[in-house]
Amino acid sequence: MHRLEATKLIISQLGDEPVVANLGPTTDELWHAGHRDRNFYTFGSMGLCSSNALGMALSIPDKVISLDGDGSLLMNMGTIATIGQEQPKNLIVVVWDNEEWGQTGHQTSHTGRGTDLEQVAKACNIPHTASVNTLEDLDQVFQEAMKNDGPWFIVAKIEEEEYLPLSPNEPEMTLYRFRTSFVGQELPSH
Ligand SMILES: Cc1ncc(C[n+]2csc(CCOP(=O)(O)OP(=O)(O)O)c2C)c(N)n1
Ligand SMILES: [Mg+2]
Repeated sequence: MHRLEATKLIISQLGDEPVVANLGPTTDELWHAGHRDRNFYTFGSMGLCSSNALGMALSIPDKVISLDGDGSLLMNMGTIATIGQEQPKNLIVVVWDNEEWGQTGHQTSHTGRGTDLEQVAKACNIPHTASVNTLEDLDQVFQEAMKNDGPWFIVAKIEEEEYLPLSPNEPEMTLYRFRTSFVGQELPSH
């Protein structure tokens, strides 16, 4: 399975739900797959994709989707433990697991040497987990995740293909556009 086709599949199942994308090709391919005001593209902030998504999920009632990367999540595995502690019912984490730090030169990551992030999520009390290798299996589990309470943690094994051109995203504009998309929406107070 390739990340671009898998990203398109996920976007096709969404309405206005926020999607937070890992830095690099995941962000670029989300933009190419279908730009939306509720796409939160990240830049430079390696390891913080699912942390950002967790914060959003705790702040709004809608489902929030994190499109993370194996290398980034490995660098900030504490996020998985915090998700397990907080148990946000509306959070879906998808890890694009290409078993490498792709963007910096395709160095093999721990998942290419046996580390199993789904097992880490299970050990952190995340109740709904899966590992998928095909688009069909991702389709099925993602539909289930959209219909049922989470938190969900889905490891999607992917194969790299040629990178697409960089997406024209400035962090300040992403923040402005994303925040503005919530103007007028009643959000629960904390
Ligand atoms: C704190 C920090 N360390 C290192 C980097 C350099 N860096 C940018 S992307 C990346 C690899 C990310 O790997 P992964 O999350 O698996 O995504 P992939 O590139 O494989 O899609 C690295 C090491 C960074 N941006 N920030
Ligand atoms: Mg990777």
